[in-house]
Formats: sequence, C-alpha cells, structure tokens
Amino acid sequence: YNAWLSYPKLQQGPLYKQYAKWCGAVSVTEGGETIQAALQEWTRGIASLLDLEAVSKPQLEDFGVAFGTFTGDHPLLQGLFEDETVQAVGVEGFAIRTSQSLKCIAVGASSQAGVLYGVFHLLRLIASGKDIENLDEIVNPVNSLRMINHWDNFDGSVERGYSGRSFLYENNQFTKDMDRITDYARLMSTAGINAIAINNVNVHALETLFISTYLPDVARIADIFRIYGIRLYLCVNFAGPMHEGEVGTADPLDAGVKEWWKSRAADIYAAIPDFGGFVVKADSENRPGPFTYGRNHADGANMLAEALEPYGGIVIWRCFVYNCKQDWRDRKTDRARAAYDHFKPLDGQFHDNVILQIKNGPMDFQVREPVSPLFGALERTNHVIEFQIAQEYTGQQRHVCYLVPQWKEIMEFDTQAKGGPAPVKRIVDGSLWGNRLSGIAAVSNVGNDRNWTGHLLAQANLYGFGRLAWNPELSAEEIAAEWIALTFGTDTAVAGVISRILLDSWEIYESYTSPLGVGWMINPEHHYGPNVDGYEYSMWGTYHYADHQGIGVDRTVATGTGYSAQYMGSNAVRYDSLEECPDELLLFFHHVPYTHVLHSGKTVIQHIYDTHFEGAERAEGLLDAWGGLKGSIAEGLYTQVEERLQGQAAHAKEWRDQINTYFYRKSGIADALGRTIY
Ligand code: GCW
Repeated sequence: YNAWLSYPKLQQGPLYKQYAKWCGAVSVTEGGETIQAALQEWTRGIASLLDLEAVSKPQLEDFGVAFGTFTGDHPLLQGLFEDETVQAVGVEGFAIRTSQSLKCIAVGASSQAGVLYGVFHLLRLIASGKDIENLDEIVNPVNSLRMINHWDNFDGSVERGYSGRSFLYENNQFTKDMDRITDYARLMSTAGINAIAINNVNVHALETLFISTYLPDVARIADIFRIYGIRLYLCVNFAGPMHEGEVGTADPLDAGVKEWWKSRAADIYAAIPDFGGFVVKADSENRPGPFTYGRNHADGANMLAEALEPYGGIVIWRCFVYNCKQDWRDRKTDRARAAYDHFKPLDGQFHDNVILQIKNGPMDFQVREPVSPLFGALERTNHVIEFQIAQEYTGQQRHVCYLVPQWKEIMEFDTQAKGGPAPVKRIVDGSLWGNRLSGIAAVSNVGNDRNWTGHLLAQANLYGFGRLAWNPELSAEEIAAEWIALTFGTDTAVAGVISRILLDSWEIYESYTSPLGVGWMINPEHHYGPNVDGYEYSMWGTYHYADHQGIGVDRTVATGTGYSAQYMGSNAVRYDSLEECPDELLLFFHHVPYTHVLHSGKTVIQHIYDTHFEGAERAEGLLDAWGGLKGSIAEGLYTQVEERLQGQAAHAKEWRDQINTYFYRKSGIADALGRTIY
C-alpha cells in the first residue's frame, strides 16, 4: 500500500551513520499546508528509513536539515542560497545544498510545492544509499504539465482498470475515504505529478454534472490535491449544455452555449480557485463534438478555452479522433492517418490556453507502434503526449510489462522537424517550438486494490511515468533502480533481479504477442488474450490482412494508404521503403509474404515462430528469476508477484500456441526447428 513511500529500513553502516548525523533535527519556520505536508513527509520518511525521530525545531543547534521557500524568513536558507541560485530555480523546482560550515542540508524553492519536491528528492537520495555530504544541485522539472488521466466512472467502475474498482467513487457517490485520496496525492506528488483529471474521458450522464451538482464533492478532492502541489482537472461532456436541458444545442458558435460554459466556469472557479481545466474527448468513439454542427475541433476547443481563460484555466483537447465505423472491406481508409489528417490542417488555429493531447502512436497504445506523425508536424499549437500506464494492450497488469523503456524510445524518436534533430522529448517539453504549455499525460493504472496497481510490479510504471515526465533524461534503468530502492530497499542482489525482470519485460511481452508491429491480435472488447482475427472483420480500423501468402498493412505511398508520407525527412523514406523499414515495424507499414527476409536474416514466418517460442520460455524465466527472491523480500510481496508471474507464464504459452498455430495453418510453412505447432 505504501508503494514507493515504503522507505525500507536502511542497514547499519557508514552511510547510515552519515544519514543519522544529518537527519536527527529539522528546522522549518514557515507555515502553509504544503510546507507542513513536506515536514510530515520528512519525519515519516526518516522514521521509516533510519528509525530516527527527526526533531523539529525553529533553529538548528547542530547538524540538521532546513527547508522553506526563498521568500520565507528562514535565516539559514537566506544565507545559503545566493541570488543566482534563487533565479535558476523555476516555479516547481528546488535547490539543495549541504553546508558543512553551517552544519545544514538546506532545501530551498520558490514555491511550497518546490519545497515538497525537494524533500522527496532528499528522501529518495537517502533511500537509494547516496552520499549527502556534498549536495549542491538545482533541480527543475523539464515538463510543466505532468498529468494523470483517470478513466474512473462515477458508478465505481474503471474503464480499462485492472486494479479493482475506483477509489474515487462508489455507486454514484464520491468516496468518503479521504485518507486514501491523501495517500494517493502523496504518491503522485512524490513521483512528480502536478495535474490529475479525476473522471473518465467518456463522460456519462451523471459525470456531466461534476461541473455543477457535484462541484462541492469535486472541491473536497481538489483541496487535498492542492496540499501536494496537484491541480485537479475534469473531463467534460461537450454536449453538457444540452444535457441539463438548459440550452437546446451544443453548437460551439451559439451564444447561449458560450454563456452556459462561461457560467459553469465561474461556478467552478468559485469552488476551486486553482482548478486546472477541462479534458475533452469530442467526436471520438461516439462522443459528442463540434462535427454535429458542422464546426471543427478548433471551434470546439476555443469556445471552451474562452470560458476558462479569465481564470487561467486550460482546455486539453484529445486528438484520438478517427472513424470507428469503418468497413473492413475498405482498404483505403486508414485509422493510423486519422489524427494527423484531422489536426494538422488546424495547426495555429487554437487559442493559447488550448493543449492538444496526442496518443503516442497513431493507433492505440499497442505494444509496438511508430510514433504519431503529429509530433513535429504541429508547429503553432500547444500539445502534450499521451501514454497509457494502464496496461490495456500490454498484459492488463496480469503480465509484467515495464513500459518506461517504450516511453523512452518514443521520447527519443527524432521527428526531424525543423530540419532535426527534433526528438519528441524536445517537442513535448515545449522547447522546440517555444510552446507556452506543454508536457506529458498518461492514463492511470490505479484502483482500489490494496497495492494500487493489481500487479505489484506495475507500480513501477506509475512511478516511472511521473519521474520520466519530470526528467526525460533519466534512463529506464535509473528509474527502475529508484523504484526498487524505495519499495524493496537497497539489497543489491534483490535489486539486480527485479531490475532485470522489469527491463526485459516489454521485449518479452512483445515477443509472445503481436509480431513486427502488427498489433490488435486480441479478443475484442476486453482486449485480453490472443485472438488473431479478433479485430479483423470489425469496424474499428484495426487489421493485419493475413492470408495464406502474407501479412501486414500496406501504408506506403505508391500502393498503400500513404500514411508513411505523414512523416518528415528520412523517416518518411525509411518507413515507406520495404528494404529500409525497421523489422519491428515492418508489418505496420508493409504487406509482405511470409517468406520475406528480415534484416535479422530470418523470414517473417520463422521470426514469428522463434519469437513466440522464445517469448513463452522467457516468460517462464521471469518466474524462475523471481523464485530466487524467496526469503529475501517480504513474504506478502513475494507471493503476490509469484502468482501473477505463474499466470503470465501459462498465458504466454496460450499466446505462443495460438499465434504459431494460426500462422502455420495460414501459411503451410513448417517451423525450421520442428517444434510443436498444433
Ligand atoms: O483504447 C481505447 C480504449 C477505450 C478508451 C479510448 C480512449 C476511454 O479501448 O476504452 O476510452 O481508447 O482513449 O478514448
């Protein structure tokens, strides 16, 4: 339950002595709920890590820790941080310094939230066994928006939730368990999150009233989030004005509609002065939107933006817009093209307080997709990337799939915008185009399960997302190491095993599921488990076109949907070319015979067989590796993961056999190694 706030007790030794020397006393002179929360986190953390009571006193008599804002009246901080440092610390950043002469480790920030982040940082250093004798750092978050999107429904269900039910709502009521909300806010804040949208982007009837009838309940949650530096956002129903029967239309250019949203905004800000803004899924998967009135997305988003503008609120408008009533016989319509085709022409037409939210890939959070070509293409529009921490298509938190390596790869992708290099991370942090608003959002993977995420190891994705949003330069290994230390302690043998499991897991999951970027070989609706033709004859635009000769989607310019041309420079050339296209995305861009030879030297069919046999074996290997930890970590933690890994190993075999059998039957080509295929 405490997840990365577990702070396992550190071993006695030289480092322990060092920590005990500095951490016995703490001095905080400022009031304010966020500073007080920071103080509480500090004393809790130190008690847990060092079994030490950090005595709080106004002045330090001997070694100790001091923290506060630069404008606060703490004499130690004022003496310690010169102007240059103060200026270098951004709104949410902090400076941290060890002064041997003043016998003080000081954390200073421009805001109280910055102080809180700084305190968490110091705790993390200690938990990871880092030296704190010579600290001298200025740390600022790289991305200004670091957001979590809940897909929680008011009835207590969670769309694509794999960790129990919602802890925000139950039976169309807001939870009364404010302690859990507080603990959630603490966890999010430690991970660096500063924005949370608390309801599903699919806004149903009752949730439509969150901006009116239920505002007092929403405000109670915002009050808790505020303490931890988090702004609350709501998903809104574009047809809201009609829903309550007050206005006969939701046309964004209608004066009555505009007024309706303005008065909602006024009510919201009266209840929640620091309300973040709206998240909107419009004209997407049957949700209402501006198309109904012959208006475009800019008309829709700008109308809402005008309502929020006087209060500094923002509109986050999702780009997950595509035709979900496609005819599978129609091979020209390509869902992958949709976001770009809809939004590229509107570039520059959105108000300054609108952010477009773009899923990382052009389809939908598959285990492997190319990066959405909208990154790099939007030159004059604020935008953020959307990841999915919830493992909808990556094992639903029954399989381990550490997604940070995938996100890293996406963030490093060079879009070649502006002549390049222009990696996605420089686009989403706003630096490439000089965007005022930018950052990263992700779909949450939490629920009311005791361990928050169902699979204990899925906590690493939640923590990792926050850390990566804070600093995309952190490596997947570093993030895993932090999470492991904070959760399991500093035993290097234990850390080595868990780290290996995490770092291998995405590749393993990919290898026994969908090959070579093809995707969607899953059971319809719930999306769990293999079903090669599950989405083949559907209306969702999600096909692989396997027949007895070959497989893959032709997205080339000459003979396919032309999607490859949405990329820039050599990316467009590389993806379009059968010879140059990277193996892992081959079937995303090309339809090839099973006998096509990959860069790896294998044929497509042999690649499918090999990866599926190996993948299932490696999934078994994860279980064996975990088995080695028996006795070295707490029994409760050990067994819950062991159970999941057993399930994964068995389920990986099911994947292996269904996929291999399907392609053997289609192609008639035998496995070169003669392994069992049914
Ligand atoms: O992947 C799809 C999910 C839907 C989800 C949608 C979206 C919230 O299957 O459950 O709806 O994406 O992102 O809007």
